[in-house]
Amino acid sequence: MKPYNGNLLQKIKEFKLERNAIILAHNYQREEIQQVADFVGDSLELSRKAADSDAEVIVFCGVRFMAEVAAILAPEKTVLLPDHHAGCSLAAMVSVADLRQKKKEHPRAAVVAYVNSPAAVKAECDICVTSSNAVAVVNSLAAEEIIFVPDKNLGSYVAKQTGKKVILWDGYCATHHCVTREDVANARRADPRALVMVHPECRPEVVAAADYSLSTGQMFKLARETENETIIVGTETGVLPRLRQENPEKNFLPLSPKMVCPDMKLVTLIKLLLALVKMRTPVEVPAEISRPARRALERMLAVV
Ligand code: CIZ
Repeated sequence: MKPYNGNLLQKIKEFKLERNAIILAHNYQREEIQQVADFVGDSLELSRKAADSDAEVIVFCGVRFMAEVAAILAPEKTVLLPDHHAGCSLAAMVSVADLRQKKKEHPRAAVVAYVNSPAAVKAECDICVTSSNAVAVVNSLAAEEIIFVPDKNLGSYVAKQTGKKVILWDGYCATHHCVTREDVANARRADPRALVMVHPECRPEVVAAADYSLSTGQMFKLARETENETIIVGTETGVLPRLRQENPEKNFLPLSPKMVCPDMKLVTLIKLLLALVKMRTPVEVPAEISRPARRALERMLAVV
């Protein structure tokens, strides 16, 4: 039996009004957090919402790099991360010092940062990308040589799609990197007619074995449009409840039940309420980082 959260939800509503706050939740958040949020989406959609909203406080139910992007794009607002431990192991795989060294080794290369990176790393880069626009953004660059940080799987996908020389960083998302070609083969054996969609953070051989490689936003779109009745979903399992709710006539199965991001699941209803009550934890990006990082983000936003 599920616990009754009525009072908690009521308190969240009251404090949200009192603080003139908006609650943004990433597609990978717990189902109950997505239900209470004003808007659910990918990091780019959420950052755009943060910048466009007239709320004074943004409660960002996601991980730190996402809250940082919101703080960079909406510097006049207070951005709160309900659990300050909610980091991203992929973002932690790239440091400013190592990137500066790599830039020295490849002085003519354009430097492209996946949004899943710390703000200080974005500040070192020419342009940012998300999983939904990485190919278009890299295609828009004049440079034929690209340093791509930090996800080697998304970087490989971009290299294949653009034909550019992409210098890969040895980073990966553990939640996506853990699935194998065997997982795809097993899913297909169980239902040969099922459509398989995976995230480009999956290994290249998993992407090659799937029918589509898509960001979460693109997955929601394909789920609406396809005539396939069964869809195997190769990304964090937090997307499944909304996929099922929006498409009740279709059957959505996880590519693997292991695809759970522990950081994304740190935010709970009680932490969300405490964030509003105690105004914690504010995420601020110092101006010397925020300025160049914003430039890299805005260059991306100008492309797509
Ligand atoms: O950009 C995002 O929000 C991430 C991390 C994944 C996706 O495809 O939405």
